[in-house]
Amino acid sequence: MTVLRIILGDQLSADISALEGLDPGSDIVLMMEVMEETVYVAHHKQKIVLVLAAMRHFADDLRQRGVLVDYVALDAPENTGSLTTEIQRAVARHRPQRLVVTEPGEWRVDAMASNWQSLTGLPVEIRKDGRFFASRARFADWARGRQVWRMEYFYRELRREHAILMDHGQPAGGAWNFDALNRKRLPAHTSTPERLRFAPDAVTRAVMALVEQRFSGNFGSLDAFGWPVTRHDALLALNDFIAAGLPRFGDYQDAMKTGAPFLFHALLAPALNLGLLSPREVCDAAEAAWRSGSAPLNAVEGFVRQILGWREYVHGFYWFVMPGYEDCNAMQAMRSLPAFYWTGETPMRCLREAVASTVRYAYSHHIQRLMVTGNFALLAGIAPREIERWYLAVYADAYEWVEMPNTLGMAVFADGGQMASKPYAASGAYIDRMSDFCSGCRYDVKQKTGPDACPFNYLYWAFLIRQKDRLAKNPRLAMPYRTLAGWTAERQAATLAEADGFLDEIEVWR
Ligand code: FAD
Ligand code: DLZ
Ligand code: SF4
Repeated sequence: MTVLRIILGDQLSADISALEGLDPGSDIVLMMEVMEETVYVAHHKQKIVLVLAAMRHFADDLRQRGVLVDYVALDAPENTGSLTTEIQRAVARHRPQRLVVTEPGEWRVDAMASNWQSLTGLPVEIRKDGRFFASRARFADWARGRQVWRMEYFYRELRREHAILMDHGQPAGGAWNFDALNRKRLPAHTSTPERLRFAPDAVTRAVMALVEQRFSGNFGSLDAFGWPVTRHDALLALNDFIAAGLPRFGDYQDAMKTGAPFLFHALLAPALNLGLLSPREVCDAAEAAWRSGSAPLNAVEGFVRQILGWREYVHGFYWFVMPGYEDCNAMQAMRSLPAFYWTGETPMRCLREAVASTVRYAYSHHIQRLMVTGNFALLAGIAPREIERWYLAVYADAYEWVEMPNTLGMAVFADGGQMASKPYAASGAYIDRMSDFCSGCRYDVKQKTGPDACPFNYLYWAFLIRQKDRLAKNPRLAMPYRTLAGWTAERQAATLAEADGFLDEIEVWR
């Protein structure tokens, strides 16, 4: 009896549920490179290389373990270009008795998978994805009992349940949260570690050539491609982070520096999201570093909070609010995405830096995503779906389940507060405090109005004025709204006019 076991591009884990019970003598693992998955957004070239190269290496690893793998390459002449039609073709080739797949990570593909049984006429077993600390059902149970959902409370439950950073039932160090220690500005001459990058091998280079040929017009450059594409290299990347990044991860988690996009960040999201690393082993490695004295608790808790906290929370949240969430637009934001998000051609230095590292590495760190490109989109009123598609396209770690809540919920507050308690709106002062960008910028961060004023300054106030009916009652925005109450109607009108004038000009930056 042949079982056809389907492995999708972000399911590259040896212990994935679809492979449980595999009989190497008769079962076949099907992996498919298909145009449909490479074009549903116009991915950064590095993202396509990363996924296809990791898939090819994973298939090789399976074969070395004696597993029969049917691998459909993107340029195979008979490739029909979609997961569904390739599965139908594979069924005709192998005549299996049934199909097994792990639940797909995105709603779009999950919807496709629900048709595979009727389209093939065979039983299709869709197994749970065990690669998260919390299943989709675990989050749903937690969320159903509450009117307000906040990551902090879910995180604390998971810390207890999985005994991570716990001592005798209490949080290690006596507190759940050390965030107050984690907002330092990077002192001017602090050196940042050289990070381990991985030179592409022959398999990856072949994919790079294919991508340069087929996706030459896509965003981004392949020159600096250095992501791990195998389990072996992903483990080396984890060790590198634990030694070189983690000790100062907490202190400078929110810092930004010109020409230093990686700082002390993990650079592990691409490998985690493909399944090359498990969140459990990553958290365990961080905790072990603290217990052995090689990293301080504020760094380790801050890091664990990102994985066990944010990553699990957005995963459960996505599956709880989909479908429908993708259309939210609570701020009624309608403006088109400015061209500089793709070209980087803007005199605003903070934005230029963020786009530059995005082009070069398919990466920018969380604070650049949230407080620079995200903050600008929020203040400028960019249509949520446009900015959401941008984030999905441009980062090596981008999959809808993690990207969409971060963009719509956290960055542009399009869900009106389902995910975050207030919009992460900030003026230029925040960027100046956390970075060295402003000193070299054409704009003056200290000026509030006028042609040389930092645009974030008047955009921030114009946003609050415009959104007063929706936001003024939010207790976390009481302070700025008290300040605004002291402004005359003329001053408010002038601020709105200055912001509108600036936003209308943006398209000339080409
Ligand atoms: P670090 O900063 O070192 O953090 C460690 C790990 O924690 C990450 O590898 C990641 O797995 C996890 N993590 C941290 N923050 C978050 C978060 N907010 N949500 C979920 N996991 C988190 N992350 C993605 O993995 N894919 C995305 O498509 C994505 N899109 C984002 C879009 C926006 C608008 C924002 C504000 C954030 C987004 N994030 C996304 C979250 C976060 O920015 C990235 O996980 C992080 O920058 C990846 O780099 P790193 O591995 O160096 O992470
Ligand atoms: C992102 C991606 C790309 C670019 N290409 C493929 C592919 O050719 N074949 C495949 O199985 N998966 C690919 N992926 C990842 C899928 O889009 C991923 O499985 C879905 O996003 C579901 O999470
Ligand atoms: Fe960005 Fe304003 Fe600073 Fe320029 S002055 S880098 S636009 S925050």
